[in-house]
Amino acid sequence: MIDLHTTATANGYKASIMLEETGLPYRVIDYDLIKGENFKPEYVAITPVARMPAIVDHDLPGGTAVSVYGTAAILFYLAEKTGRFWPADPRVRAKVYEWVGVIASDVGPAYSGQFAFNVIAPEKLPWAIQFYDKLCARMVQTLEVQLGQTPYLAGNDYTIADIIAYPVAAVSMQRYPGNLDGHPNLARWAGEIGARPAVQRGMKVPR
Ligand SMILES: N[C@@H](CCC(=O)N[C@@H](CS)C(=O)NCC(=O)O)C(=O)O
Repeated sequence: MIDLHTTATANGYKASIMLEETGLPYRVIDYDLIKGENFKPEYVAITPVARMPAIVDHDLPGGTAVSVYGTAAILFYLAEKTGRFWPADPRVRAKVYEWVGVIASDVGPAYSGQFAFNVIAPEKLPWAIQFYDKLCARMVQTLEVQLGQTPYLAGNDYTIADIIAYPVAAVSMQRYPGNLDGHPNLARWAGEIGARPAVQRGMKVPR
């Protein structure tokens, strides 16, 4: 059994979609970030930065367990464990690494910054808002160009690169300027991924 420590955000959905897609049995532990539940000592003990999501895999040889924090690490771990959404060809796998990295370290932080300066900031700073809006528009365009060249982010097959990217398109990109309007390749891809039953189930976890 795998424990999924999560919350209802785009990052949380990336992990729950992967668990639904692989069919691995899991149970959900839902956290309220507003109440600071991610700082509970038992959660801090299994994550380096007290952020969501994380998994604990209890299903290891010898009855041992391991915890994994962060969306990219969780997806790599589950892909290796199951061999699913994880191409065998090293050339394609290199592209999976690349696109998972782009989403985790380029697209994700761009949208976090945009959220921080548009929503959380007590003082609206036009320069910072413009900076992040422009960066997000550039990220959307990057995905649009790639999805005009290949059906899925890393090539011809649905992989963990698409799983990590989908909640960004379905949640973060809907919230801000630079959404899917005027991006037909991205919209085609998002429509297809969003129609997968496992994705639909994962997008409802934890709520
Ligand atoms: N790089 C991390 C980002 C995780 C992250 O930003 N999690 C947010 C929720 S979406 C969080 O836990 N925020 C609470 C905090 O920072 O205290 C990942 O890809 O999983």
